[in-house]
Amino acid sequence: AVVFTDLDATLLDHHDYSWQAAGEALAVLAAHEVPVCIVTSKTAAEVAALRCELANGHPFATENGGAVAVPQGYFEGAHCDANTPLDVTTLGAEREILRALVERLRAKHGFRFTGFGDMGVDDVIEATGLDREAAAKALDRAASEPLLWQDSEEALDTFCGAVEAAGLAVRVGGRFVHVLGQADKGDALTWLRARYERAHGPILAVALGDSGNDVDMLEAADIGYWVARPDGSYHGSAMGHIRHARGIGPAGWAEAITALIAHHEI
Ligand code: 2M8
Ligand code: MG
Ligand code: MG
Repeated sequence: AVVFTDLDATLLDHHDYSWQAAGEALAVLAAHEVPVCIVTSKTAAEVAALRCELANGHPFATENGGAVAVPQGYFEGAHCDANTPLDVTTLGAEREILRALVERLRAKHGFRFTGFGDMGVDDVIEATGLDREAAAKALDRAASEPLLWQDSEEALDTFCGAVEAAGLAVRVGGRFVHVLGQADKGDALTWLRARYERAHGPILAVALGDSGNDVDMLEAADIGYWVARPDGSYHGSAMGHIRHARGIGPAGWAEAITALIAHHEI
């Protein structure tokens, strides 16, 4: 099996970004040699810091599937750690194109939002609760533009339609509305799965997430889990191969992984 996981409000606590509630489950996966691939809205710079902290040397996807990164030699059997140089493939669109589009739509329709392109480090700290160093890394974007939406739901529908008409995509995360290229987290999972399967044969893909930007990834997996959101609700229903983890964020993550191992599903 391979575990594909969202970070914010899934493996990481929504408020303080800690993963410690899932620490034991991560250790059990490592002992079972089950790779954990991060698939996140976060940037390459943010993920680099977290992979070091977690001692994670596996492939990952950044900016909602905008790019995938594979440690050099990973699929040829090399031993890789968080510092192994990466081969990066862009699946999505360049940030400049996304920024130009959102600025054009704002000028045309008068939508009210604040994008990362309008923000400085202090604004990101205020919107996210990240520390200064992490906020600077979140601003270092290549393939997505998060927006703090300050307009109505109806305006958001109009905005989504206009972005899609321009051949780009919108996905809603825990705090922000993300404008992306053609690739989403589901495409990133499918891309990474193909690399694993070419190297090792069929895999069981398990995916965990909490928000709208995780729907594509859970659908693309063999087993998907919604972890509960900070208020205890779930983004989507449990049906088919998609289940509800019992617990909020990293606590739900740990419960889901523990159950999969206890029932010998992975
Ligand atoms: C943003 O992503 C999350 C994902 O759900 C959100 O929309 O709430 C990204 O900008 C990411 O880079 C950043 O670290 C995170 C911080 O909360 O927010
Ligand atoms: Mg999330
Ligand atoms: Mg798709």
